[in-house]
Amino acid sequence: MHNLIPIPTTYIARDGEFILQNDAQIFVSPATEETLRVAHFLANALRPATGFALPVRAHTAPESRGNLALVLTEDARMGAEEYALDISPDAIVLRAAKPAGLFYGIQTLRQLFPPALEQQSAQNETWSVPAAEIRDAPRYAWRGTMLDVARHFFKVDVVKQYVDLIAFYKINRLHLHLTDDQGWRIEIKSWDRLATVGGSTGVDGKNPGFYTQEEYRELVAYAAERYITIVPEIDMPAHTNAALASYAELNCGDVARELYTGTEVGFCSLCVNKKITYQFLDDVIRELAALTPGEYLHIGGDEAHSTDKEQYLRFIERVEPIVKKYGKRMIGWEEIAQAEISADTIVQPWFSNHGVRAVQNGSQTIMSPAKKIYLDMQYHNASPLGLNWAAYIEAHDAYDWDPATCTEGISEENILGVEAPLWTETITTLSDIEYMTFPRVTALAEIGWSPQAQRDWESYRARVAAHGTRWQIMGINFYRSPQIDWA
Ligand code: TNX
Repeated sequence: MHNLIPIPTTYIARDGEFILQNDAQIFVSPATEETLRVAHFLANALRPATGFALPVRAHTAPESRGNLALVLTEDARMGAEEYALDISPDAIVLRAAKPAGLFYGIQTLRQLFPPALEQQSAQNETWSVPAAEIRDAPRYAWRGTMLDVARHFFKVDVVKQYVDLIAFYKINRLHLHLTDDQGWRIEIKSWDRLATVGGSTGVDGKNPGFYTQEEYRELVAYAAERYITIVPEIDMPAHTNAALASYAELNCGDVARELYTGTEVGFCSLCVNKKITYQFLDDVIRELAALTPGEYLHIGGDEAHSTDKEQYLRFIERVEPIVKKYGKRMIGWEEIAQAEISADTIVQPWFSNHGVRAVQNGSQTIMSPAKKIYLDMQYHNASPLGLNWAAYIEAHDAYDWDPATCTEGISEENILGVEAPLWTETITTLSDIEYMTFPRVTALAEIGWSPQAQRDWESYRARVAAHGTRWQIMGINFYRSPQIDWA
C-alpha cells in the first residue's frame, strides 16, 4: 500500500496517482519567511533527481492543476506537528497549523515518491505519487536520538549529515553528549582549557576536537531549520575526567588528572564540596544556555560511582537551581530522581526504575531503555562495532516494545517521549554511525510518532525493506539484518 516510516495515523488510498511534471510549481500560502523556507526545502529535495525547476511562489488560492500547495491553516484543532496531505491526480495539497507540520508532511511526501528520488542527478523516471488522504500527528512530543561526541568527536559537517538522516524520519530532538572522561567538546570562553586541553584527545587517542561557540550555533541553526532541537548535555559529577585534567582546582586534591583514552566509567568525580565547583558549573551553564535557544539543558548525572551517595544527592539539588536561573528546563539520567528534584525536571530512564519516584512527584520521562534502543549495542555476537553489556539488539528487538509498558510505574501520561542514544566508544566515522543507526532508528521513529495500535512488526519489516532501497541509493552504510527481506 505504502512504505511510510513512521506509519501515519490514517492513510486512505484514493484512485489514481499524481505525476509530477517538469513545469510543476510549489505554491505557498501565506508566504512567510518560514513557510517559504520550508517550501524551498521541498523543492531542494525534489530537484536533483527530477531535474525540474520547481519554482516556489506565493499564492492565495493555491489549489491548482499539476502543482503542489503548502497551506498554513487557521484550524485551531490541529496540533503543532500535525499535518493533512491530500494527493489527487490533479494536485498535491499539504495543510498544517504550523510550519513544523508542513515539514513533517514534506517528509511523508518525499517517501511516497519512487526511491530514485534519492539520486543526486537527474533520472529518467515517472515521478508518480499514489493518490491518498493522509491525516497524521505524533504520539509523543519528544522523538530523540543522542549522539556521544565526547568519546569520539564528530565535526559539524558530520553531525549535519546525521541531522538530515533523522529529520527524514520526523525525529525532533538531537541530544548531544558534549562532555565525558575522554573529551570536552564545547568551547567555554570563561574556562578555555576545557576545550583546548580537555578536547585534545578521545578514546584510543582518536577523534580529538571541539566545537567553537560559533560552530555550535551554526549546528543549532541548521538543526532548527529541520525542526530538530539540539539538547546539550554536560555530564556531571562523574564522567568529568576531561574537565579534571584541564583544571587542577576542580580536583579535591588540587592536582590535575591525566587525560584519559580508555573506556571505563564512573572512576572520577567533580569535587562536590568545593565552592569553585559551583562557580565553574555556573559559568559553563550560563555560556551553554546562551548558545541554546531550546528549552532544555541536560546535566547527565549518571554512574557517579566515585561520588559519596549523600553528596551526590545534594550536588544534584544544587545544580538544578543553576539551570533554572539561566532559563532552562533540566534533564538528567534516571539516577537524578533519587535527589529532591522539582516536577518540571525531566528524567531519562535507561536501565533501572529510579524514574518511578520522579513521576510520582510529577516529573515527565524520556524513555531510553538500554536493552531495547541503545544504538551502541551490537546487533549480534559477531557485530563488528558496538558493546553488549545491556543486550544484543536486532531489528525486531528495537521495534517490539512499548514505552508505556516497558517500566512498571511509568505509564503513558508520564512519558514525554523516547530517545535512542548512540554512545561512541567503538564508533569513529559517519559510516560507523550509520551502521549502528539503521535499521534501528526507524523503529525508534515509529515508536515515537505512530499510534501503538497502528504498529505491527510484519508491516514495519516490509516497509523497512523498501527504505533499504533508498538507503542504498543514498549511500548509507546500513546493517543488512537477516530479519528483513532486503530488495
Ligand atoms: C552507560 S547509559 C553510560 C555511558 C556509556 C554507555 C555504553 C549512561 C547514562 N551511561 O557512559 O557510554 O553505558 O553503552
